[in-house]
Amino acid sequence: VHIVGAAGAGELPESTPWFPRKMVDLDTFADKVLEMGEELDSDHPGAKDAAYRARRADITKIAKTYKTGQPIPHIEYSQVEIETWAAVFEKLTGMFPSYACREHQHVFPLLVQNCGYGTHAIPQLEVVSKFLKDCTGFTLRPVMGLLTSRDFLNGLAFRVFHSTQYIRHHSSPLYTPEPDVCHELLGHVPLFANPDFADFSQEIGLASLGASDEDIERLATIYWFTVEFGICRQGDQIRAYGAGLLSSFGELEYCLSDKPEIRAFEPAKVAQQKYPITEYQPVYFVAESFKDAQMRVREFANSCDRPFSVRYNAYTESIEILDSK
Ligand code: TIH
Ligand code: FE2
Repeated sequence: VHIVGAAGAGELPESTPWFPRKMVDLDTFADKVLEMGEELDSDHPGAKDAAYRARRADITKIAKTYKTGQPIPHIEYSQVEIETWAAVFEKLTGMFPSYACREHQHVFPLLVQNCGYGTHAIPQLEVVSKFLKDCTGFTLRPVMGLLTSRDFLNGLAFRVFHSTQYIRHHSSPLYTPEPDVCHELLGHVPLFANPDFADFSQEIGLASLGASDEDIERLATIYWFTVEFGICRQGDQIRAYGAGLLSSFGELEYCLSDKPEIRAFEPAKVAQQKYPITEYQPVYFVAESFKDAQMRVREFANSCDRPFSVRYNAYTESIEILDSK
């Protein structure tokens, strides 16, 4: 294996889509969002609430100017926002013992002890990001809204997770079609503190660097059915590990009921599955473990048509290109 080197872009085939080579390259994603708080769809619960929209715009401004290495600015959440958080927190923490996977349950008390998780305050991303860095090397970056799948997945290659900082509208605590701080903090964060899950997530990210548009679509679908909506076998039970499930008390109950269809996690098949983004999922895929899922994703990535492979150098926070697979 020959290492092409982090700096030389010339060696890659010309058709290779651009991708970040160094952590600071992630700064270029900030203003490329697909959707932002200012233009909420007409069916969004906050669309007709001018105060809610103005608040979202204020919070997303932070993400627009955020640069690598800066602390994530503190947000002073309002009483209404804290009440929304409290409703979601109370409901979900009551369900986690019988619905969440054991990795989530292991980390949760540590977040209460170290990061200010509790009913009466919304934890700050900066505090949580530092905690994750200590656990697995993952860090958070504030984001204005939805990034393209390519940019979002590319971040995972650097163990960087793009996180919203605003909260869902107070009229919809049970389920919201878009990410918000409840979803990030209660759904994603506990899992990114787990080393096997962190490796699994980075594996998808590494596969996405310089991938074709078709492969990005497939990887984004795999991401959707794992990191967002994954369920896993634990002993003789099935539990949720996907953040979209762990942050929605409506869907958390539904996903482990007898209503949805459940299939085995086989990436090549998962990658073809169509899914809705504004309602509960009709199908879920069961992983046997994060390690097993990671190996399956690696195998899938090797079958994608990328003429080089990559690895992450954590010392230099950069991607190394390997010229043979
Ligand atoms: N539906 C989730 C919730 O209500 O918390 C949020 C999202 C999951 C996946 C994308 S947005
Ligand atoms: Fe998410």
